[in-house]
Amino acid sequence: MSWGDMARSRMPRTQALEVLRSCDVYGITDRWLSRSHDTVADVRAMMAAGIRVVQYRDKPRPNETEQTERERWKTALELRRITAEANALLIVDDDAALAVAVDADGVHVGQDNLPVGAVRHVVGDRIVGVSTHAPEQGLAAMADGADYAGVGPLFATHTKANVCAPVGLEYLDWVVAHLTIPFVAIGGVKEHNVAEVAAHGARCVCLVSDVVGAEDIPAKVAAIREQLAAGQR
Ligand code: 3NM
Repeated sequence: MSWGDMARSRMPRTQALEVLRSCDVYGITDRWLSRSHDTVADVRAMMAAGIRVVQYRDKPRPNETEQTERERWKTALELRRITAEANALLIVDDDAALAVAVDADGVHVGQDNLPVGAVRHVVGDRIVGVSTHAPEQGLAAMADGADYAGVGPLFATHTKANVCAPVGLEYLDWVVAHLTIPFVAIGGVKEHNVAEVAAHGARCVCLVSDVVGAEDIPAKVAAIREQLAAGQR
């Protein structure tokens, strides 16, 4: 893909927000937990499963060789190509510069990254998502103009290092009652508890290890969707 093609990859903001609002299963990459150990193959499978929002997340692991910025850029560029072809959103974790460099649709930040207002200076009108773990963080995300919030970790997870203790379904209940921006329920969510999470009002869930660790990603996503529907009944 040439730089010129890339500049047209991103969806117009109104359309991107529409996709975000209708997202049921939010995909996140993790090359350590991936069964295939191939982030690009996983995202292809997510696209085949009809996932419309994917976050490129590639955290270093202690005692493992870190990817260089150039390697991450190459992967992100390939993910940009695949997601654009499928009319899906590409969100880059943590790295606003990389998000802009590959013309991603958005960036996702945590509580220790740049605040939303500062991220906006870098990414403009791209989607900005924020991980939140407590009501005050949820309120701040909304007040700061975040486009969506991550809500978790609902249950125990080993996928994210240094994440706080599980916040449980209580924080989700609070979010359902108080947040007016879209949100993604995350953290220890598995096929077997999706229905419970959906019954508490979550419309969009993210299962990192359960999806990238699955033998058949489209089959796993279909099963998650069945559970979402069961919980929402
Ligand atoms: N963010 P799994 S929990 C990336 O609570 C991430 O903000 C979280 O992985 C948060 O589905 C998490 O394997 C990891 O538990 C979720």
